[in-house]
Amino acid sequence: MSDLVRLSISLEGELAAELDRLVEHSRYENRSEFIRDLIRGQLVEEEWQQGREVLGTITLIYDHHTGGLSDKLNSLQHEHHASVLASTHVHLDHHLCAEMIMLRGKPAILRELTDGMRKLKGVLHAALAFSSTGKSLVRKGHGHV
Ligand code: NI
Repeated sequence: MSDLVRLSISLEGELAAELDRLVEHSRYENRSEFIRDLIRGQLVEEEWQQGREVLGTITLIYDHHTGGLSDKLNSLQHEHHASVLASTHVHLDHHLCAEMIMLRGKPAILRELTDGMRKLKGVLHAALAFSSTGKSLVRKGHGHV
């Protein structure tokens, strides 16, 4: 287990009360767990800002009856084959499809692919969720390293 460092922080009373409310709301066991994950969230944001290799997932909702759309989406994924790790297709109803596309690469390329899909006619929603390859994140509890 990595060495634990004990910190003492100073907060205004109202802010401390908000911290406790947030900890309770998000069902963390204690403030330390909550703050660890806040820091990891910032580290992920920093990876994206610095243009490092990251992980991301596009969630796509589209109408597959729109002419040529499925082919265009397929072509875009082939053009970015080096970044596409996996994808899952779900038929939501007669018209609508959902697709989740897991990506690894530079943030600019992941954004470019998302934007390329979003602007296609028939695409109702294209959202890119930001995550990390995990390399810069401190491992929780008993790590294997
Ligand atoms: Ni479908």
